[in-house]
Amino acid sequence: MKPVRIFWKRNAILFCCLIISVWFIYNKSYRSSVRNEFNRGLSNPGDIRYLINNEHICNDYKRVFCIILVSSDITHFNRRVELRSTWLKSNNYRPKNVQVVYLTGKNDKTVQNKLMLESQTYSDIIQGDFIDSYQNSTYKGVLGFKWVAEHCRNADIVIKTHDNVIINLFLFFDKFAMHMHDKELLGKFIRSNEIVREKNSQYYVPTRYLKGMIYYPLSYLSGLAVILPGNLIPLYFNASITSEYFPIEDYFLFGILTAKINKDFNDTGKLKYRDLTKFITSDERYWKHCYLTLKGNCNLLIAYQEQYRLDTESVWNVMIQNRSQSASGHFDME
Ligand SMILES: *[C@@H]1O[C@H](CO)[C@@H](O)[C@H](O)[C@H]1NC(C)=O
Ligand SMILES: *[C@@H]1O[C@H](CO)[C@@H](O)[C@H](O)[C@H]1NC(C)=O
Ligand SMILES: *[C@@H]1O[C@H](CO)[C@@H](O)[C@H](O)[C@H]1NC(C)=O
Ligand SMILES: CC(=O)N[C@H]1CO[C@H](CO)[C@@H](O)[C@@H]1O
Repeated sequence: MKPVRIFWKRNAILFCCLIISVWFIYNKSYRSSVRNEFNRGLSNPGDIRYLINNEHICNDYKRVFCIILVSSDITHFNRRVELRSTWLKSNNYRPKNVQVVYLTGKNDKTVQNKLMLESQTYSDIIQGDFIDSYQNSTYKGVLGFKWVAEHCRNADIVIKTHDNVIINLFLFFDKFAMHMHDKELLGKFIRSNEIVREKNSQYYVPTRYLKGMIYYPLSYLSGLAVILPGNLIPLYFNASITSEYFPIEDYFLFGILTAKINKDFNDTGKLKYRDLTKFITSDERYWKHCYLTLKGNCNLLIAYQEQYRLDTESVWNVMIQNRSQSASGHFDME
């Protein structure tokens, strides 16, 4: 009996050692992963991971004329349906190859399941691993640039916009696209805006950012719509990797990053902004009036809203009315 008891004793000790070491290893790796998560903590905008990635959107083609990145609130399911059937329907622009992706963050399980279904249906969702909130929109913007840098290098033109905007792409392709330069970004130019320090504003900037300043030190382009040559995207994404997070998306992307990129170039090589302000309106009635009276001669390019939901369908219908009458060839009514 004695040797058997010793056998059991030894094994029991070994077993205990095993349990303890497994616990130890598990605990250690768990803690370090939590710590990494915390350290990463999305302090660097370039660190964003994909939760949903439709990699093929541009890779299916040799060349993409225009990729449109639409920052969209994850819960705006109906809005995206409306956009897909109006100005963001790729077929409108054939034979030009125009592609669209919607950028979202994450939310709860129910919303996630709905989004996954949407992605399966339309294959146009790119989701980043961060909570979808207005304050996190900087991450959404960087997610879009990262995605283009990794999966859509073959796009000539990139348009970064959001889901409460409409752009007359017919007009843009006819009158603006051919005048674009390698080093020029188009959008609504903003110079020395006042920094908003009121906590309940959507533009709130905590005092630790731009400490003591009243005005933004850099000029930038409004995030409502920015149009840029595709070959600039890798520069922007690269610059974002080493930049500290700033809570206002458009100031981060087109103020901070542009300044960082421009440091590497002499005066002739610097990036420049072309101001589109006179072609942009936030007044739906003005837009409709212009298209109804001037028809094909209305030169409004962009309508947007910040306060309420844009009536995309009616704004679009008024805009295309004249196009379908004039049978201009690249618009088909369905
Ligand atoms: C932004 O996303 C990060 C990562 O998911 C999250 O920890 C943080 O709470 C979010 N911030 C806001 C204001 O939603
Ligand atoms: C990427 O960014 C780093 C740091 O800002 C810079 O030194 C480097 O030249 C950039 N590389 C490219 C290819 O732009
Ligand atoms: C600026 O840099 C470009 C190359 O990026 C060079 O060809 C040009 O001569 C430089 N111009 C001046 C004024 O230094
Ligand atoms: C530019 C353009 O297509 N203009 C047309 C708009 O529609 C009117 C008729 O309603 C035509 O006469 C214009 O030529």
